[in-house]
Amino acid sequence: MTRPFLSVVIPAYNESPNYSAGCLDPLVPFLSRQKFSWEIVFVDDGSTDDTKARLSEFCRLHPHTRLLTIPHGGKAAAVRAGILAAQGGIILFTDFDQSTPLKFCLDFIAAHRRGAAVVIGVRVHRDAGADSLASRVRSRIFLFFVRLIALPGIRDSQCGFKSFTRGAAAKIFSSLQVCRQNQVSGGYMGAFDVEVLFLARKFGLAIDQLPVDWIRVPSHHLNIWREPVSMLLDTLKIRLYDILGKYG
Ligand SMILES: Nc1nc2c(ncn2[C@@H]2O[C@H](COP(=O)(O)OP(=O)(O)O)[C@@H](O)[C@H]2O)c(=O)[nH]1
Ligand SMILES: [Mg+2]
Repeated sequence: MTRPFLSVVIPAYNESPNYSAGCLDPLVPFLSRQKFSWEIVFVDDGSTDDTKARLSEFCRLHPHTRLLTIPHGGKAAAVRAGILAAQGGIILFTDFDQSTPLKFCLDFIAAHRRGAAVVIGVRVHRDAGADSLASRVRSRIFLFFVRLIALPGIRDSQCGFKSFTRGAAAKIFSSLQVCRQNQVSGGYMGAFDVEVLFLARKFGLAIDQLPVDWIRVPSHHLNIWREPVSMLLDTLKIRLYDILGKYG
């Protein structure tokens, strides 16, 4: 098999409502219009609704799409599994709800052509007005500490739209230590993005930060109190692991 130019990795955990809402509809038509070859790798993260059945039907109908399934392990485990299985020269992950429209991948590809190893989205046109005040305050506080502790200079560590050259992806995703655990109950994201970017920096990889749109899609996956606390603890653990030399 020749490698596709672009792999799009999409984690899915109980996404049946978003599937019904048509979130996936623009993907194949958009990618089919491009001159490059591509694949979509869905990772069903132990969904308890009918996401898996629906995605498997989707993949049966559409060439260049495939479905991996893992026991429920949270977003980190799902993205990691997808990235390590992806065949593309450039590997992008994006959220199922398409909060950042896939067309932004064209900017990301251009940045890779200019030499970036890692490209991350910065949510500039953010539909923040729709978020509750509590959720905005939480995210501000969390991001402030994350930057301070682990990622000075990174403008938006949490945007779910990031791409990697094949080599960078392999290096980073095989080195995750904190955010590779499985065995989680309910929705879980953790500081997975933080560890990815921390390692990218540690390995001296060139990171580009590009503006992207962010259309808010309400999400019921995450516990709004447990999640920021576990993110902060994970971030501290990343720093500690680094001091202990666990990243080599
Ligand atoms: N939040 C969450 N997302 C998961 C999990 N496993 C996989 N995902 C996927 O990660 C992506 C981001 O989830 P979403 O709820 O949209 O997060 P948000 O937009 O940051 O609030 C989606 O594609 C989910 O299907 C999980 O345990 N928790
Ligand atoms: Mg979302």
